[in-house]
Amino acid sequence: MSILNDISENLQKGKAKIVKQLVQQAIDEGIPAHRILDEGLLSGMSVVGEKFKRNEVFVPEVLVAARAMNMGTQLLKPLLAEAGVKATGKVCIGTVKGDLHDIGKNLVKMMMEGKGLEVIDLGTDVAPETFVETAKNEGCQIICCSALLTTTMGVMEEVVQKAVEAGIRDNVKIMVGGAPVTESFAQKIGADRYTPDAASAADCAVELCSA
Ligand code: B1M
Repeated sequence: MSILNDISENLQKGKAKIVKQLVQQAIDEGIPAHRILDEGLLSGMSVVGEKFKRNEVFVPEVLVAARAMNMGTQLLKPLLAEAGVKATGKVCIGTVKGDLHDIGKNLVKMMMEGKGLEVIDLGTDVAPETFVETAKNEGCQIICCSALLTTTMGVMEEVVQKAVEAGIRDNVKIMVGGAPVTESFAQKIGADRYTPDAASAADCAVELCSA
């Protein structure tokens, strides 16, 4: 569909205003929000990621693409929420210490809020102690950790250990995700769940909160 290609191409060029207009146009044309996200915005960001890897684009270009992505996802936010499905539960989410990537984390947050969960967003570069103290003080059922760098994935294991040390491990579930994270890694570090994308993370959180 050409409008989805246009969204992808303009995102790659970092044209945030045009991306916003095109996303609105796609919504008005009745294209489902998940297709606009997957085939427009995420597809464009994936091309940027490949070019970044090959040193064909650099941090400034990636940042403007990220800004365009955020402007587009803000418009999709209310549409990605499932009408009528309202779960209850409280979670805290953040990108782990040393890691500044927040687009995926923000999508996970958006999807969880769409399911009715209360989400405390700790932002990026979050220390293991902060996840654990927040869960303890705020009574969160789940700690959600996102990591995009192979060098920061290990912080997730520290979150699990700190939760044990704080005596809350039996009362709080720990979910992990992000591009380099896998099911076997999650098992190895003692996390409760790995999910590969924002939608499955939200479903999983609802399931854990209802258990
Ligand atoms: Co960075 N970066 N980056 N970057 N960046 C990657 C991750 C990289 C793969 C690029 C590459 O080389 N191809 C590479 C990591 C390599 C590695 O570790 N193996 C990389 C690098 C190296 C770096 C720097 C070190 C570059 C440098 O400075 N030399 C630096 C690190 C800074 C730091 O964090 N300390 C850096 C910086 C940046 C920017 C600031 C420029 C920018 C971030 C802007 C921002 O986030 N606000 C950026 C970006 C945008 C990327 C790429 C291009 C795109 C990431 C993204 O947002 N994808 C990325 C390449 C790529 O991934 N193809 C890359 C879209 C997003 C929706 O996907 O976050 O994976 P993702 O989220 C998915 C799932 O993973 C999942 O749900 C989402 C989809 O539904 N998910 C979860 C995420 N969290 C979850 C949690 C869950 C469950 C699911 O449960 C709790």
